[in-house]
Amino acid sequence: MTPEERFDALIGEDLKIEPRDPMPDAYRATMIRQIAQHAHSEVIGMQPEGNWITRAPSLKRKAILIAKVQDEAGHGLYLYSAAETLGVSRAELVDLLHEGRQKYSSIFNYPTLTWADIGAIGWLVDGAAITNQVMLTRTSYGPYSRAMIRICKEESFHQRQGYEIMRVLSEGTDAQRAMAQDALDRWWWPSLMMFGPPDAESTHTVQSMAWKIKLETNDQLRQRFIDATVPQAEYLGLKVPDPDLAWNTETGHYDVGPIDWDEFWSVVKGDGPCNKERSAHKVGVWEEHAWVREAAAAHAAKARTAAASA
Ligand code: FAQ
Repeated sequence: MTPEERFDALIGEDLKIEPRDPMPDAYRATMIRQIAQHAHSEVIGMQPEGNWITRAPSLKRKAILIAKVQDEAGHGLYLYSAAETLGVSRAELVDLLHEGRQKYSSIFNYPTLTWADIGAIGWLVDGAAITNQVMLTRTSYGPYSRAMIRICKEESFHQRQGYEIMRVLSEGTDAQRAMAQDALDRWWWPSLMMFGPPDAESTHTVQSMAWKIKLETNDQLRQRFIDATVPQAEYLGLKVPDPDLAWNTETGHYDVGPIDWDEFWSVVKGDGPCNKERSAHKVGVWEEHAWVREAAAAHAAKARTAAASA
């Protein structure tokens, strides 16, 4: 069996591709691009929520938020490790992000203006992330699929804590309800954009589905998220900010109004409300804390020398 035949056989039989299996260069490049973008998203995604750690309204909320933000860092680390199995180092990937040559999710370029935004992020952003990542637990690359299983468990807690913040606010005073509605108004459309461009304009979907990296398309996952989330908004007594939203009895799905894809591409290309701020903060912190990495490397080198001479 040639390496190509072995790869095709593994994909054909729904078996996982493992790091030492033969794989086409383009499969490897696609996996590195997607896993790196995902890892960068988890790490940059700490910034909008980190902004509220000092202002969380109670000790309990603060402890939960710190735990959630730490989880995101952990997700980044699992994902960089999964990418490293493809022959690229974490340091290389971080450099590519810092040079603007790799992306992170569009969603993290929006500001967190009120406490309700922390609820909306957990409910909508983690909710959208889970919808996509439950599919990815079955993706064809073994290390990525296994990382997704653990990440999805943690994201479920994130989603519930966000929804619970929104529930408390929506059952609160008029001002709290207005704050919850305002957060839904601002985060709804960017959350739908997280799933990527419409299928007809998606560069990678056809090939990624042939390789079973993706098992569902951007539009299918977006629709699943909409169908699950609209009733949750209704339960909270909040209004989804879409005048065209309507249940379609024929398709058994919600119809939605047009998504502003010009806004999406402008955010992806660097012109969103917070792109510059997010990137500058990431690079600044990386440089400022270089001494931590240097100290850890020096300590590890010392320990190796001591072990060798013992
Ligand atoms: N933002 O051909 P497609 C989270 C780019 S984790 C920016 O459809 P693909 C946890 C795409 O790269 C959220 N760029 O691409 C959390 C491509 O660019 P290229 C992250 C986007 O890869 C919660 C071009 O558009 N999740 O939130 C976006 O087949 C709360 C054409 O697109 C993942 O990364 C976007 N939204 O499908 C953390 C999941 N969408 O290479 C903290 C893994 C598309 O042509 C707080 N990734 N692009 O220059 C995936 O499943 C896929 O990569 C998609 C995109 C579905 C995102």
